[in-house]
Amino acid sequence: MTFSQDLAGSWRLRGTGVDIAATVPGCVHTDLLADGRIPDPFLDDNEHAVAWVGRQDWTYERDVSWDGPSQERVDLVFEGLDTAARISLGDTVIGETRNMHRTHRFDVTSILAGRSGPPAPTGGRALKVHFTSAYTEAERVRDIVGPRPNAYPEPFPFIRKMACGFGWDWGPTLVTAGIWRPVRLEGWSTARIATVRPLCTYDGDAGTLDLTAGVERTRDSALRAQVLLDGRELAVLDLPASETSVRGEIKVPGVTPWNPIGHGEPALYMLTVMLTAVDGTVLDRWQQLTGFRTVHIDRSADDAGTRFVFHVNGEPVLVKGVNWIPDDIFPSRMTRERYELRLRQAAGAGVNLIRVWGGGIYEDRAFYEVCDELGLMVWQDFLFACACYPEEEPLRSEVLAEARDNVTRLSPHPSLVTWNGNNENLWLRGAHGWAGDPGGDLSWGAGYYLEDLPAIVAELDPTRPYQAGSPWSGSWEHEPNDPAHQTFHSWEVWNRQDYRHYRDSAPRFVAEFGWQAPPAWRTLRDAVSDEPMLPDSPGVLHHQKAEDGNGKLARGLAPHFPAPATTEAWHYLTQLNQVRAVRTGIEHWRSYWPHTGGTIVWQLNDLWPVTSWAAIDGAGRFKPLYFALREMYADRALTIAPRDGGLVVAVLNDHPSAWTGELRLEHRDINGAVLSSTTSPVIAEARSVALVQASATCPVAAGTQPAAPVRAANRDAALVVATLGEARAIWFAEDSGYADAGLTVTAESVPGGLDVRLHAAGPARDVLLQADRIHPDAVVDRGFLTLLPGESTVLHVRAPIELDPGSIKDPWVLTDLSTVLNP
Ligand code: BMA
Repeated sequence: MTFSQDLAGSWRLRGTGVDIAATVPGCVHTDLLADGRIPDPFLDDNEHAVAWVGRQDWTYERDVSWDGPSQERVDLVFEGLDTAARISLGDTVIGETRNMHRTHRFDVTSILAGRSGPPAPTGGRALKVHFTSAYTEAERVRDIVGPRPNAYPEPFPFIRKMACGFGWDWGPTLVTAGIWRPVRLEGWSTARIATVRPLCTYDGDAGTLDLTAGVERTRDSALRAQVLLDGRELAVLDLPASETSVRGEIKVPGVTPWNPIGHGEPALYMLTVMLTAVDGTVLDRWQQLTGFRTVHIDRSADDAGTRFVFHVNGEPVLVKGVNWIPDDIFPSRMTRERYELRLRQAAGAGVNLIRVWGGGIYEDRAFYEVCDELGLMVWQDFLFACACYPEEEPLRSEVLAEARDNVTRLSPHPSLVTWNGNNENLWLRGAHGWAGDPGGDLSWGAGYYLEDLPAIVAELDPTRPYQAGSPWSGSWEHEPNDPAHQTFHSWEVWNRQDYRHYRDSAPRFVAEFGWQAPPAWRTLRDAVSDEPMLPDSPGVLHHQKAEDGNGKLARGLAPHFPAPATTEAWHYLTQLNQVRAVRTGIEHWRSYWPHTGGTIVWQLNDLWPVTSWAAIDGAGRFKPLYFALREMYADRALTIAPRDGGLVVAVLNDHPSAWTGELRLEHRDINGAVLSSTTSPVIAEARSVALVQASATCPVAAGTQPAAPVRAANRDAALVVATLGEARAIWFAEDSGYADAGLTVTAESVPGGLDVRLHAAGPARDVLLQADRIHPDAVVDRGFLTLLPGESTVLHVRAPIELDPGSIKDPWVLTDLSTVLNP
């Protein structure tokens, strides 16, 4: 039986002038940090102070001996080496690697144990993993293949390493090295299971398991693969002496399908493959949870262009998605607990799909296992982003091997619903390409996205739809980012326009769009020691990586609010604008379902403290956007928005049963007093949208002047309120000029925190409680909220320590829009 010996734990790390204890799995930066050799790179501009780390070579070292039972073969297995590594054992160089995204296996039998003899004498051999600086390696490759256009000034397209480690428009440049995933010795005899590729589908009645198992052998002898589901034998597949792989297509009647969130249970089954000799001796065992479902993306043509609608088990699924970036700039720090926390938070916001973006990594097994369990669909990019990628050697074979490796590794996960060729690289080369032309006959990645990767997916995983890129219109006939055809990235609005322009079009699927805001106050304060801390003080600017990011934030505020007078007001208003912008987009596009197949917000998370598009900041704190997503992505949501010159209520029903009731519409004046109200019956069928006219004209003042008093014409229709059951939507004709909120606030100590009772005498708009201003670990259960006159609510603040109820009165802990605008 295969025997595994973990080599995690303590190693030495050596570099010029450095010889310290190291932790494996890990990376150079975290070892140097643990030893006090570098300052915290997340603080102020320490990123620059530690830049030297990425320019150096590093060696990890420890002694190893084979401690397991005597075996015919002993392999050294690295699940991940980051990146350009030379591995030696004793005096022998056993291999060189240059791809962070692959696993590597080396036969070390003759060095460690002797092919058939007893284990090597104690004392072991020195195992050394020498890492060449990723810059040195990337620059070497760039010299071979020639430079290529790139949205960023760093050489990430020339090395198969997490691109965003080289810096992004939300991330620092922290180029690390190390043994970032587990490493072990694996001893085996006769044969071992090399790969298992289960493709599970569901036809509405029964499941099908199309299973391919690959073996590696030390000798030619007949073998058997026994396949079990939840412990029940499904099949026994024979492997004749000459074969190294076996395939079985097995019908599995009576299974419960795996369903995405909102569409039923995500049923999982334990799949086991036992490799045995013909005499029944067990040689190896493979085990993983899997699920049965069939995924299809409807990309058929219609009058408006080309659709992009996910179907799971035959049912159309409205995608309520978020984009995922690596949750830590040093991904070796990720734990199962942290994946679990973050993904549960995504699901908790009503998200049903998470897109693993191409500038990051193929995530850890734990990521996909949690998604499987939650019913959270995964859209996986192949790892190419925002640049031209050379297709020549020495990169090409790495790219192909990495794709095969990961398509196989991730195949058991029912949550994984689609493979995508790249992020924005086809768009980049479209007629309006924004990163220039590689020139001449130089390759730029098209062969990967349009030929190699689809061929690999078709061969290894034909059950999952493949798209060449995001965005992609389906062919060169239309611009890659044509909103009428398939996937669209909506960035013009954030970059150049007011967020109201999200309403100008109804793309077929919005795979990226977003709006920036600073992180939680505490997160920013902990990362920046500027005194005073200003929106444009050096530390704050260092933690804003987007080109003209602060300028865009300011221009985004200008049509709605007067220029903020303090950093606190800037922080409040930019967070509010982020919520309003994303809300405008999602609510508008969702009202076009199924014409618009879904939205994937840029972005769920951050990997350090930064002003970015994220809903959860780099310290793991919720920005108010998080709570707003929960409302926008609720199964049932009500919205009011301008449409066709009037105001329209959209009854958004992503629920398996119809939503029926009396829709109440009120027009209210500037003080919130009801001027008129009507009720009418409404039906939004299951998984559909009903539109109801709220007003024939739209009482919105286009181009509202900052701080302008509400104009007379609007005074009588200042608010439109729609209510259906528990759901409510409010339309405010203008951004400012409303009456005093007249808030009464009382905080009461309860076990675990404070209950904060709010009562509003006037219209209390965009009340925000910032729990992190009470205590760094305090959390609250709501973001921005609005109360109409006479309404009350209770906010729950929870913290690991007892909180003083008086702290609710501290500056900026609890505020609302009218207080911010009229301090
Ligand atoms: C798109 C993404 C990311 C980027 C984001 C914000 O380009 O794919 O590369 O971070 O927009 O600019």
